[in-house]
Amino acid sequence: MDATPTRETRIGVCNLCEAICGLEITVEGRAVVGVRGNRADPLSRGHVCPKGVAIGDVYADPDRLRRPVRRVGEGGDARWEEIGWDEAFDLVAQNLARVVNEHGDDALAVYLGNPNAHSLGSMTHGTAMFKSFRTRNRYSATSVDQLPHQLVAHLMFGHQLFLPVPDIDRTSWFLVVGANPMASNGSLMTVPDFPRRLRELRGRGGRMVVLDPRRTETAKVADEHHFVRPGTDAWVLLAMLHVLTAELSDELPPVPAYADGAGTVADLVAGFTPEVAETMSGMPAEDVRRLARELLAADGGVVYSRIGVSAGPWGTVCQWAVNCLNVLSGNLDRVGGALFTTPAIDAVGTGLIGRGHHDAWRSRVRGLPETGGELPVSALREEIETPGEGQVRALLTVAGNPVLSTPDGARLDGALRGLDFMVAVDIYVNETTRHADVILPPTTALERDHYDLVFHLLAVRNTARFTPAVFDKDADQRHDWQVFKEITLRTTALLERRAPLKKRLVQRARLTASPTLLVTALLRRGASGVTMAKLRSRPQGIDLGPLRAGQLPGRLPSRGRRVDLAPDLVVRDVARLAAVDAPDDGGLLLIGRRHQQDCNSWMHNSARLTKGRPRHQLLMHPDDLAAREIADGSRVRVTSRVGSVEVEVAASEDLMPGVVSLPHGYGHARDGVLMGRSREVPGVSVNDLTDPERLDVSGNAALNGVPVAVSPA
Ligand SMILES: Nc1nc2c(c(=O)[nH]1)N[C@H]1C(S)=C(S)[C@@H](COP(=O)(O)OP(=O)(O)OC[C@H]3O[C@@H](n4cnc5c(=O)[nH]c(N)nc54)[C@H](O)[C@@H]3O)O[C@H]1N2
Ligand SMILES: Nc1nc2c(c(=O)[nH]1)N[C@H]1C(S)=C(S)[C@@H](COP(=O)(O)OP(=O)(O)OC[C@H]3O[C@@H](n4cnc5c(=O)[nH]c(N)nc54)[C@H](O)[C@@H]3O)O[C@H]1N2
Ligand code: SF4
Ligand SMILES: [Mo]
Repeated sequence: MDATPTRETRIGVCNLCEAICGLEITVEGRAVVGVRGNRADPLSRGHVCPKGVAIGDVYADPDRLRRPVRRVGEGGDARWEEIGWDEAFDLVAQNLARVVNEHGDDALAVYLGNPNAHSLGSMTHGTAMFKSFRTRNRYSATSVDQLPHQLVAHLMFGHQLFLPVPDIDRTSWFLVVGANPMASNGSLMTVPDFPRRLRELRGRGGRMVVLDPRRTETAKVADEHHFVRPGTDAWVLLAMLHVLTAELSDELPPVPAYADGAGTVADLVAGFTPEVAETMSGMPAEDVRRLARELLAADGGVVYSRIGVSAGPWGTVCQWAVNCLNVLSGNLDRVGGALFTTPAIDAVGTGLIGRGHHDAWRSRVRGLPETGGELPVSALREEIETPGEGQVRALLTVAGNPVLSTPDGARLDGALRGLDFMVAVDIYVNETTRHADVILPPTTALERDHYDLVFHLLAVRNTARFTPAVFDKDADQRHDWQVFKEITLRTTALLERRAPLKKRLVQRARLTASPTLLVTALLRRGASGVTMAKLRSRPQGIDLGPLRAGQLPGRLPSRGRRVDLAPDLVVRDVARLAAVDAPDDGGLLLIGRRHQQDCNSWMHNSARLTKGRPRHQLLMHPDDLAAREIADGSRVRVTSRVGSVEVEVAASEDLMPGVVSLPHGYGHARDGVLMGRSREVPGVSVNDLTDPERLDVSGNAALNGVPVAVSPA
């Protein structure tokens, strides 16, 4: 028998971030020996980043779970015992059903982490599983991320995921507020190969302007960058609206006939002058004025904001202002402006994803409003700890790590110990899943078929792509959709209060068809002409052309096909904003940071992604260090209202004075335990400092702009 397996190249896809790059993966038997960007991919055009190159590390990682495990013991003494799938599913179903039967539907909480959006099986079968649980305690990473975008889209356009995307390939003026696509590769804007697209933009004579309290990788390649004091973008964006409506009103294009409330917008921003914006944000009034003028004059211009703003205290107002700027300057639904995609599977238009709602119910303890059926994850800890009817006693997490990713993670860590039962669907023992009684590990990206139901919806070009699994799964492994199916069917069968038979039969049918079969059927329902057969014959993807302009009002999902420029909730929050006092200088404000080689909290077991210079430090301006007599490189204590951490500090001229920055997703060793991983990575969790009481009106955590003190350790 030949000992060396043959080398083969297969087409794959990277699911690690929203850029969904097409890959060429060279394999030898069961080993990945090379990863390249696929040049034939019509969306990613050959792009790949260091994480994509490392995608095989997850597949090969000996620390990754491949079979269900049951925890024996607690904390540092915990041991993990492998058990069979059948036994594991029964254990999970019996315990989830027991808690629900004894304490009611709300006693079971669920938390969905970020990789769910990147798995086809989660989108098809995970959603069905969540619907089968009638709990109000549904949580996800959405409320530490893009909730304001979804709420504003729901209020203004009538659907939580009808999100306009910057037409970056044709724009001539691009304002980026609180995003760092050079590191993140874009978000709510699927934009593989941002560097090349930016070069092309500049080649056309276009300009990019960045507003960020840190001179980021993106700011450094921009035509213009302004520091903005964390948490004050709202004043800048409202001042730009003020300039358009009060100072340049004669030059504005007509308000689209399908949009209501332009007069209210003008009234709302009447007091928000560029001078007020300067006082609040530190950005010069004249620059605010000029940027508003440039947006209006651009032949296709667009304002784009992301997590620096949506995970801030005024995320909803900011995202509303961004949409209003694009509408009033004539750039919504225009080439080079903000456009809506026309994907082969239109999960929005077909109603596959619901329109959303807001404040249909509230959280039990703090009375926080739901959005789209989810409560803010900042409320999860108190819902577990506070006794009474509806107290959370069991938790199911899927692909998430809220101990590291949500505010006051340290206290959540403690609260999880008090649960009656916890189950995690995850491929690692992490800071959160270590509390689970059972972990069910599904297959990973390279072992499953993929069609992207989410990110084609948000991409800067219309394309469609189906990539079959690169590797077959082992006989004793399960895909995530199979795990969701078993949990749902076995748990619901044990419930005392069961859904009507007809509903259960529909549910069973939906869970039994594979995701690939569902995609095949959904493609047939669409009007794109793309079929599964065509996709299989072109695994690099099918190009459906640039984003289309002139689709409104026809495609508006709202009843009556109208845009509401002045939703009540926003009107009320702008009044709250107007009452805020000018900031008192002197304190420090903490912001987040992403690096190209990090992937939220979970790729730190890859040697190639963690070698080289450490990058976990607190970044701080040299003047702020000098004022506190702190030496560059020394250990400092960072303290916020909720907690304190000790970490190395690194001087950086790139930070706005008064601002410090820590990346999230670090701080793996807790209680001195390295979880299931063998690699030690230095750093602390920024979310041991962030505050669950600091929320945007949507309920999104205000993770950025946290007041902190820094002193020598
Ligand atoms: N301070 C601060 N906090 C933040 C942020 C910030 O900017 N600043 N960013 C926030 C944002 S935007 C997000 S999205 C969240 C992310 O926070 P979470 O979604 O809670 O956590 P992740 O770090 O993405 O953890 C993902 C987990 O999924 C597992 N996993 C990976 N692939 C799979 C898979 O295919 N199947 C299954 N079942 N599991 C898998 C990994 O092992 C890992 O444990 O963090 C948020 N937290
Ligand atoms: N390499 C890598 N890529 C990723 C991820 C990752 O972990 N690593 N995570 C993915 C996920 S889940 C998401 S949601 C996206 C997020 O994608 P981005 O939104 O691009 O994320 P960040 O790089 O955190 O950029 C946020 C920027 O906001 C700035 N900022 C902080 N506070 C403020 C403020 O008050 N005002 C302004 N104007 N700016 C502020 C920060 O300095 C930072 O530069 O990235 C995705 N891509
Ligand atoms: S940019 Fe994102 S999708 Fe592309 S290779 Fe890197 S991590 Fe993967
Ligand atoms: Mo995210």
